[in-house]
Amino acid sequence: MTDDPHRPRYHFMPPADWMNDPNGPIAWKGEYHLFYQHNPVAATWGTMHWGHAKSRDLVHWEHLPIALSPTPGGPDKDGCWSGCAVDDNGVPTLVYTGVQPEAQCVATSDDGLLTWTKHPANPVLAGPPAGLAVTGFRDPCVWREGGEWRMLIGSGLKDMGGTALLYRSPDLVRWEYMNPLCVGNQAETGTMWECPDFFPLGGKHVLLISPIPLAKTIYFVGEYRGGQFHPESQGSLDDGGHHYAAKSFLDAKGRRIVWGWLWEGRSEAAQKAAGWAGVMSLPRVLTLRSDNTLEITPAPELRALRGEPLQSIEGASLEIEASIDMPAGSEVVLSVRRSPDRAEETRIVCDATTKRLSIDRSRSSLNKDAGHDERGAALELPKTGRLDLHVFLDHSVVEVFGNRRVCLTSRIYPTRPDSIGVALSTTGKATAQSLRAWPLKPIS
Ligand code: DQQ
Repeated sequence: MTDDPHRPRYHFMPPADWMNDPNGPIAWKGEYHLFYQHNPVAATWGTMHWGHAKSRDLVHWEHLPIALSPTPGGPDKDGCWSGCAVDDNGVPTLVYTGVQPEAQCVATSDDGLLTWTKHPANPVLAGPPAGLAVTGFRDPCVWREGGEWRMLIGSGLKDMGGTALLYRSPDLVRWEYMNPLCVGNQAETGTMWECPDFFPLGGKHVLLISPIPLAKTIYFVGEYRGGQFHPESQGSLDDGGHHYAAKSFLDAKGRRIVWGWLWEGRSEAAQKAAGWAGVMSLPRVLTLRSDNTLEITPAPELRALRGEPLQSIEGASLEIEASIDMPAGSEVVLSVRRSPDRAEETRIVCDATTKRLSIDRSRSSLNKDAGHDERGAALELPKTGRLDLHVFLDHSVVEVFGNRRVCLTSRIYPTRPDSIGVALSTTGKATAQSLRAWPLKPIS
C-alpha cells in the first residue's frame, strides 16, 4: 500500500480494510486513545468492531488490538456500533450500541485500555422509552453531571424530526429516561440524529449531530438548563461533503478536540481493489466565538510534520497557508494537484461578491469513477477583507480551513503522476500578502 498514490500519509487510518466513525476518544495517563468503527475483513462497511490506536501527540499513532468485537448470541452479535469512553472513577469504560436491535452496552478495561470485558447486565438499556415512536436509538454520549451520569442517545421522533434522548444513571448500568434534549424540525435538520456529541464550551453548550439524510455534522450552540437544550445558533462543522459522525473529547490541556470520518469519493469496486476505505480527519480544536459560531483550527501539534518551507510549491502531501486581501468584487483561486496542462486540477475558490468559499472537483480526476462535484459554504469576510486559507493535501484528502470558520474537506483521486502543481491566481484587486507551504512527513 505504500505505493498507493491515493492512500493518505499523515491522516490516521487503520492498517487495512474499512473504517468509519471515530468512537470514544479519551485522554488516559498522558496518552490519547482513539477508537473507530472498523470492519477488519473487508474494505466495505460490514459487521462493526471497534478498532483502537493511541498517541502521545495527536499526530503519530500506535495501532492496538481490536477493542470490541461482536459476541455471538449477545446483544452486540450483529455489531458494536458507535459510542463513547468515560473514566468511571479510574475504570476506563466504553458505552456503545449493540445491534440488532439497537441497545446500549457497557465494557470496561482493567489493563490500561488494551482488553475489554463486557458488562454482564448488557444491554444496560434494551430499547427506547415505551410509547415513543422513534426512528433510531444509537450512539451514546455520556458525561458526569451533578454526581450522576447523563447519556444522550441519537434518535428521531416519527413525523417530527431528529432528537437526542436524555437519560440519567447513578452507575452507568441503571438508566432512567428523562426527556428529549431538544427536537429538530425534520424539514431542516433531518429525521434521525446520529452520533450526538454534547459539551460545554466558552460559557455555552454545543450539540454536534450527524443528521440523516443531510450527511454532514451540524453544530448547535445554546443554553443547557434543566435537562433541556435551547439552541441559539447553528452551523456546519464541514461543508465539503465528506466529513461525518464527528466525535470530540477534552484533552489534558482543556482543549475541545474533534475528529470526523472522511468517507471515500470513489466506487465500492475501487475501494475493494485498494484494500482500504475511510480516513480520519485531522484533529481540529474548537473554540467559541463571541457571535456564537465555532472557530475551527487544525491542532497545532500537526506542525511537527512540517519539513523545510518550500520555495517552489508542489506535491501531494503539503500544508499551504495563504493570506489574501480581498476587496469587493475580487476572486481568488488556489489550484492544487494540478497537471501542467490543467487536465487535472482541484480548485479552491473564494469569491468576495457571492461571499462563498468552495472546492471544485469538476477536473480533479480524469477517472470518471471519482467524485466531480462542487461544494461550498457562505464565508462572510471581515471588514478588512482578509482571507486566511489553510489547506492540507494528503494524497486523496484535501482539508480546507477558511478564516478558521468554514471547513471544506473533500476526496480527490488524480490519475497522473504530474498532477502535483499548485497555483494561486486572483482577479479584481485581490492581493496575496503571504503564501507559505511545507511538505508534510508521513506518520508511519
Ligand atoms: N455509524 C455507526 C452507527 C452510526 C453511524 C455504525 C454513523 O452507530 O449511527 O457503523 O455513521
